[in-house]
Amino acid sequence: AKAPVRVAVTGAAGQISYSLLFRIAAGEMLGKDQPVILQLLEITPALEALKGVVMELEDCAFPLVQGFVQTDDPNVAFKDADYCLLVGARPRGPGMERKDLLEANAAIFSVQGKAINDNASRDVKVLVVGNPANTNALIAYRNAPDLKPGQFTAMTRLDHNRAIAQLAEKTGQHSTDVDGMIIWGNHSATQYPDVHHTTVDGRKALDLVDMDWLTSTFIPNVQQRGAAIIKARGLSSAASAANAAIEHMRDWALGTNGKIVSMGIHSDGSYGIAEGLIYSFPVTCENGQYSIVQGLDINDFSRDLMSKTEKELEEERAGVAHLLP
Ligand code: NAX
Repeated sequence: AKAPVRVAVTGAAGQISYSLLFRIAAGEMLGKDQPVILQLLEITPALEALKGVVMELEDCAFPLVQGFVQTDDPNVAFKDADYCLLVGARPRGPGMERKDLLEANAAIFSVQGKAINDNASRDVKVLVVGNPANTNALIAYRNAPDLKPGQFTAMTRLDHNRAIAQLAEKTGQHSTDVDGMIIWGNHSATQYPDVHHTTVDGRKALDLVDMDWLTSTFIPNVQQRGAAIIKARGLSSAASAANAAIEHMRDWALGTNGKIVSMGIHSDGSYGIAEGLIYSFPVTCENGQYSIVQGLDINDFSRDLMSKTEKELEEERAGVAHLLP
């Protein structure tokens, strides 16, 4: 049998985690043969609620679960962690400006980045889900000088999956027929869902849909899908976000077999995107490593939208610059 790996999850008593933890425990993230130890972080007032979640996990008697850690101390939660899913974040309160939100989260992700740096496995893989996810991931890696920036990623997989679902529906095909979807940039309303390199059942997406549908329906619908879910459900996406987190980590750890997925990753300057930003790129994964899909032709339409979302990320970075080491 395999040795257990340590999976740290923050915001573990929140609504995304209520779906996420059970699926990790069931082996859906790292494989049905991979035992896990769940190391759960919450803020002090939520530790009682966390206890209830752990009681339910215990009541599942999952064969793969080898133990739990419940704590409000990041140094304990990230001790020897192989995977960190940073889900907890400060939500936007009434009257809170975007700048206040950035700063409140900068404080959280500075502490957590440093705690990961000081305690986690040297091969740790980190996924930031908590918003603003890309900039939170940037703050975390800047506070982790002993690790590689490439070990810190942000989640755009939910956007990626939403885009696939929208295109499949429009073309009357199944989501599994859609290949080569790309989300560029920030996990925000400026993200660019790009179908220029996408095929549906082997045919070019651009031959199946017109530009007018892309610009007036598809792109805004994908960008605004989170808001539409809130409007319909009265709560933000949770199970679908958990599903995306599972797929992001599973693909990174176990590989994509050549399939293209979108991940918010440390920009190395590919496609002219400013180095050091956490920007969503098309990637494939193999042997526990992701690599950016290179050599795609970018037309003026795409370049304009890729630059817009890049600019927003540069503004976010500038907004927290005074808090970065
Ligand atoms: P909830 O408010 O239900 O849960 C968040 C939990 O995090 C709470 O239990 C809270 O006590 C905890 N928490 C807050 N600060 C913490 C800290 N410093 N350390 C540890 N735990 C802390 O939110 P939920 O719906 O689960 O969403 C979590 C985050 O995911 C939010 O920031 C949300 O905006 C973000 N999302 C990101 C998505 C993405 O695609 N990247 C999509 C879904 C989601 O909106």
